[in-house]
Amino acid sequence: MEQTLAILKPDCVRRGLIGEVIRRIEAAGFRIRAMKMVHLTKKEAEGFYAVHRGRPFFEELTTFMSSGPCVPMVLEKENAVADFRALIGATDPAEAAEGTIRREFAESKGQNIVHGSDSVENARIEIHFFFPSIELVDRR
Ligand code: RTP
Ligand code: MG
Repeated sequence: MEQTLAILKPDCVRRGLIGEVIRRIEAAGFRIRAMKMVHLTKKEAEGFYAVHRGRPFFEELTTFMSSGPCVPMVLEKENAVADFRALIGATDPAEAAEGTIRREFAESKGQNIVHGSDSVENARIEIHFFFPSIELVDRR
């Protein structure tokens, strides 16, 4: 079964939307296989988003992602990576489809509530960034 890494970003936590977003994730058929709350340092946020180093939004992005606690989780479902990207919608909530999580809750492109891995290979890397194997359910 395919897995993806989701993060409920600091704006989601700050605005009290953890429960509502998780409800939608579960209602869409994803099973949560690992979950925790962490407050990333700036350096850790830079490490997680290293592919974006050098982009104009890198500083804003990593400052935001280290501005408060976030909730990384491992989600499992058939076609989890693509289906989760569809559930959250486009990066910019103004361009996200009706009914998607970002369209419903995100206030801007920079503060867009949730992260989802963009490929199966990146999902594997991102899952191991946050979760040592002992924290993954059903790893046997
Ligand atoms: P994510 O990685 O967080 O799931 O978002 P994404 O794939 O939809 O977008 P990506 O291109 O990977 O960009 C990562 C995050 O950087 C912020 N961003 N801001 N101001 C801007 O033009 C801009 N562009 C990207 C967003 O918060 C985006 O989620
Ligand atoms: Mg991305």
